[in-house]
Amino acid sequence: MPIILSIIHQFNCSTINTNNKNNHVANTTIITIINLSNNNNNNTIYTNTTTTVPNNKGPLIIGGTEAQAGDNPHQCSLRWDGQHKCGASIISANWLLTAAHCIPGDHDILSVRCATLFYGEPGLDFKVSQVIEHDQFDGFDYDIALVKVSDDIPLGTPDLDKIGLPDQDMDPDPGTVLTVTGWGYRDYKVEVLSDRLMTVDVPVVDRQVCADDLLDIHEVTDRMLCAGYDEGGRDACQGDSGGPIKHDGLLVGVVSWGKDCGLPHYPGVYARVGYFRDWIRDKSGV
Ligand code: 4AZ
Repeated sequence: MPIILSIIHQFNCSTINTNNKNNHVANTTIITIINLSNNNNNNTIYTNTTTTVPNNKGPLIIGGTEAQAGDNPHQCSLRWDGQHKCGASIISANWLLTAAHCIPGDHDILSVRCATLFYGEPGLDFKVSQVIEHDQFDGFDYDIALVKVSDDIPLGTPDLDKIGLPDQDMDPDPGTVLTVTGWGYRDYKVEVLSDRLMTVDVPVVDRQVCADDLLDIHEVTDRMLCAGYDEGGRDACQGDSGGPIKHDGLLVGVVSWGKDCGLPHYPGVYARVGYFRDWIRDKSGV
């Protein structure tokens, strides 16, 4: 009788694949089953089978990688009472763009930290002198706000610079790959911010497809754009809100909402900056 010994060896792919090219296998667990058997001549026969199964734990932003110095000089942390709350993007020496839902009732508790990859480490901090929330913000729609800082931001260095804005009505085509960054949760169920800025690429999802996906949560309007993979696994999450999603060096969206994070069939939703280009100019002069 052959003796069969099975060794089940598991390892989480997300711990070994942390570059963009391999992200299609992040969020999977590889299980290798090693079978040792004895044949009648007392020789050991070795076979192995490997299978991959999905798991729901995205390793980074959700399914992303560490952002590198100099790649996101427009990225700032919007702080409430000195604690990271949201992302924000520098659009001029005085103004940042963020989400309306990132603005507290008491504007005096707001500050901004820029020029650092680590939200908890000193960068350049700024006081907030003025906040303009979109007056049609209803909790989901028109989720956009302007934040003015009291001192000029010294722009034009690798760590600190503004990001360009798209033209009015710019609406990226479905499939266009965008890049979202932030210090938000790496796992929706583990409510811990990422110390280091993270980045992930996600394609634009057709607005009608997205509206059907999110039908049970909220309407998807012309003020929004959606991005994500149908299989999930790569997304923005809580703490990334208000931060940038960019394409070709332009700020095309602001992290806004979603059904949890990284779930299959639930793309992330962003305020579409192209809808608000004229509003930004009217309110800030930028
Ligand atoms: C949030 O709670 C949040 N997956 C932000 C983005 C997304 C979900 C939730 C998108 O701020």
